[in-house]
Order: sequence, then C-alpha cells, then structure tokens
Amino acid sequence: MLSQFEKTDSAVFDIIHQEENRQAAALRMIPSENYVSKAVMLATGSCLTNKYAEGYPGKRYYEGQAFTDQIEDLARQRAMTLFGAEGVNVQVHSGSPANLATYCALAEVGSTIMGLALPHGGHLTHGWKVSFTGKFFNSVQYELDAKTGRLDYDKIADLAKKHKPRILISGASAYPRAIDFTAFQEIAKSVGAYHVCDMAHIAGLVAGKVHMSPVPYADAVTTTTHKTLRGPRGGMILCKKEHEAAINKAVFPGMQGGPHMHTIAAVAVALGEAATPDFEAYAKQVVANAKRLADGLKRFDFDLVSGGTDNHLILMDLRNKGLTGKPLAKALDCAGIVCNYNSVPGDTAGPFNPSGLRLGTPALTTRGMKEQQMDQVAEWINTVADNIDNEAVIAKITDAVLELCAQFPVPELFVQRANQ
Ligand code: DSN
Repeated sequence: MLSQFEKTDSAVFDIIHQEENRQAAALRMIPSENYVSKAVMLATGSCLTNKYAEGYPGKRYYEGQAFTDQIEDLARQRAMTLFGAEGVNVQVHSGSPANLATYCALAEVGSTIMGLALPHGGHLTHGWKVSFTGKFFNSVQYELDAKTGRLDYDKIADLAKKHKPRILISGASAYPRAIDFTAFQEIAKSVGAYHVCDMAHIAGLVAGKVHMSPVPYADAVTTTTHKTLRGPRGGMILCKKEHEAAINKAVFPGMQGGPHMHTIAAVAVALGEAATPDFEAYAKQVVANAKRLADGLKRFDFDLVSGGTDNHLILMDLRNKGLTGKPLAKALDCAGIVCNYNSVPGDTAGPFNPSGLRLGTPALTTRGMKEQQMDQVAEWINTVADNIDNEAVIAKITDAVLELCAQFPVPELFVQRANQ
C-alpha cells in the first residue's frame, strides 16, 4: 500500500517521509504534541474517511451507517467509561470548536464568559479578544497571581462576583500547576454560572489518574484528543446528561456538518489504550520527567513560572538570563530540541518574541525517556542558551541529540519507503 502511495504521488510521499524523519530525529518538546500508536495511525488512515454520517447514531441523514454507528457508539462508550462522564460528543473536530460549541450550548451570544487570559496561560478560545469567543461573548479575563505565578482562587471568586458570568472556564494551555476544579465549581455555583473546563492539555494525565478529574465538578469538559491523551487530532465534549442534547445540537447542525468518522475511530482506539495500566504508568512518568527537567533547569538558574511543575509542562521565564523566547526556541530547534516561545505572566514583550519558552515531556516519555535523559536535556538547553550564536557548539549538541534519539526510537513509523 505504501509503495503504491510512493509511486502515485512521490511529491506528497516525500514530504511526509521527511517530516517522519524530523519527528524521529528531534526531541519534540512542544507540550501539546505526542506520538500516536500504529493502531491510532491506521484508524486515522482507514476507509472511514470515505463515509458521510451527518446526524448521530441511530438518527443519520444518509444511509449506509451500520458500521459508522458502531464506531461512534464505541468511542462514546469508551469516553464515558474512562472519564466517568454522563454524556459525550465525539464528533467535534477539535478543541477550539469544542469550546465554541459548548459556550453556544450553555449561553447566548453576548453573555458574559470568564476565562484565563492568554498571556497568563489561557487559550485563545477562553475569551481572548482576537478569538470569536472574545467577540461573540462579553469576555472577562482572570490572571495568575503576579508573585506566585499561580491561580488565585480568591481573586477569581471576587471577579466572578463582580461580573456574574454565565460561564466560568477552567483549564489552560500554558499553566504548569495542578488545577483545583472543586474551587472552580464552588465559584461557579456561588454566582450561578456554568463551569466549563477545557482539559485539553491534561486529558491524558486525568485518564492516567495523575491529575484531579474535572468531570465530576464541571457542567461540561472539553478536550482535544491528541495531546497527553495520545490520540489523533480531534476533540470531545464530556458533559452532564442534562446538557448533552444542547451540546450535540450545537456541534451538529449548529457548527459542523459531517463528522470525521476516521478520526472518531482513532479516538476510540486511543481511549482503549488510555484505559490500560500501561497508560497510567506513562502518565506518571510524564509528570516525573517534567519535575526532573524542571529541577535540572533550576540548577542552571533558569527561572520557571510558579517555580516548577505539577504536570507535563514547564514555562521558563527568560528575563533573568537577558534572553527572549524566539531566538532561544530557534537555536534549540537547530540543536534538535523543538519547543515553542511563549508569553509569561506580566510579559511586556509582544507575542512574536515574548519572554518565555514552553516545553513539555509527553512525546519524549512516549519514546521511553526517563529522569536520566531529562538531566541531559536540561544541560543541553543551558548550553544552547549560553551559546545562542555559536554554531559549532550547537552543532555538537545536534549530534548528541541524534545519538539520544537513536537510542529511543519513535514507537512506530508511519511511512516507510518500500525498500526500507
Ligand atoms: N495550540 C495548543 C497548544 O499548543 O497548547 C492549544 O490548543
């Protein structure tokens, strides 16, 4: 099949193949990225991509749904069992539409929503002004405490009392600490708001039982499926039974047409994998690795937002080093260490060259790396930061990174050349 692909369209095949080599030969430390299993990859590339299935199981607008209904029911059942949810939508295409659909299901356009500000670790779709969620809704944003770099639940409660949001959003894209979802639930309850949690970053940690689950404490929980959860690029909305019909209606026909059945099949596979003891061990190691990496970076005097991490990610504040995020991210990329520049709380630099660097351990942990390798990575990051314009030093690290990657092969290759 793959050799056929190579013959039919070598241009596309070659680019995918190069990307595959890049993924194998680099330390991928963008905390929202991972490597999926071969089974997830195969489901994503299956014949289900050929099928239209508008509607929901048992109530579709096209015929020929015997197997699509089975796939969607299986994905739904696995999601509800794994996360202990009363209801779920597995059709939503990804995290941003999941958030928008949930807000539309629980509130009207113009209602007040309240989420974590983007420069403080929130996501665009938590009401940031350039996102439609910040335009369609009256968005109020809370921030991290300037001194601790942590959520301040008292301040969030005060802001909620003042603005009386219809929806209080918990969850983040760049917050390295555990989130207390019971506190969010109490705040939401005290002002009559719905509590919507976006657990995209930590879904795998929740499934692996190393982070508190928001599911019992939120009206709805949105997530992507491709981050720590290690599934295909996709989305899900878990919810209380009473909200399921409105959420389903907001997804289809409100925002989407036909569901991507190949993605839903791959989500089902990933959910099956996430329910295993192996996955629990994986989630535990993701956190252990992040903590060890944080300790290593601190030994080199890197300043970490909140002083460390409880989860899979680290946010470095480079201001004490006289560096900004973009040049360091680029130098690290040359060395084969791929992460992303990021704003930090109180950042006065713009979003295109902010003062921070965000990195995480989900993908490295999938390759089998452990604490010892994290010590090595911390040392390399420090050397690159000290030698940002020194090509010779960076080239040496590139070679060392390649050697390490060879010792920890990626789980399964996707596109192998026919002759390999
Ligand atoms: N863009 C994602 C991230 O990298 O965190 C959030 O959806």
